[in-house]
Amino acid sequence: MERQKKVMAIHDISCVGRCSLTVALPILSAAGFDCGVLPTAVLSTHTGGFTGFTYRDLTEDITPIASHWQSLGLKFDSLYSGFLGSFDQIDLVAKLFEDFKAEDGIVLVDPVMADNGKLYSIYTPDMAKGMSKLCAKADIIAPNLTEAAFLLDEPYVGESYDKPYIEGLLKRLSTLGCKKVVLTGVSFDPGLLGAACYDSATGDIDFYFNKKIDGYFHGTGDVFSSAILSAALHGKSMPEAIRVAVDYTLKCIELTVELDLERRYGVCFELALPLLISLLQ
Ligand code: PXL
Repeated sequence: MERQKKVMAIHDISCVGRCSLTVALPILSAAGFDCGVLPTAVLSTHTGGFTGFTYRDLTEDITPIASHWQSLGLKFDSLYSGFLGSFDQIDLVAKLFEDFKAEDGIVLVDPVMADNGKLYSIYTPDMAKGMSKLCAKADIIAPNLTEAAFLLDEPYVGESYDKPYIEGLLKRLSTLGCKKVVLTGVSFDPGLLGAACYDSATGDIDFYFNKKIDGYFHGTGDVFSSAILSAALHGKSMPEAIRVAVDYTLKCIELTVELDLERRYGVCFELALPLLISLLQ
């Protein structure tokens, strides 16, 4: 039997609302990995669609946690960062990548900070600059189109783009310093939604689309990135990984619609886990 891979997921924990750690941990565990967590902040709910949420920044805990891990001699086959709790966490997380990545490990940075042309409520434009620096340390980054614009300090083009624009965007994102770029939420056809990927080592660009379900579904970026990492750790190529992630995320959305769930509480990723596991085989 193959050695079980270890992952460290570095995201906030929003107690309610299915995003960040409450999505990353169960997906990576179901995919067969030994997944540890480093919470960057604790919120009563996520920030999308709720008001009055609590927010505890855990920046001060990161260094003591890392020191304890050092004393245990820990290394991880993957470090996976998402929503960060403060500007200062950017350098601390970059240091975690250096200190705890195993040989041949995969660092995935999901530069979670914005959607639909706007930064999330607690993020500042400075945070976007810092996230670009963190992307330089990643093997794979997985921004949406809004995050891509913020990372590159370019205008957000909304839905008016074509294939050459996306190809150029992928290449410009790789100049931040990461080897592989996955761009989420790409659509050239009103009925289809998917993702694009670029491998800077080979110059290969690939696209994959599936059915588009109208509406905004919270937390799908976290579901998507967790599926990308699961596929990559299972040895899948990026073109294969975007197929897995698009098909799994679509199934989560379909279940959410079928069960008529309130959208701000996230997508029903749990009942689609059997599909993810079969796609990973
Ligand atoms: O799903 C991204 C995300 C993660 N964490 C928090 C958020 C959001 C998006 O709104 O608010 C706290």
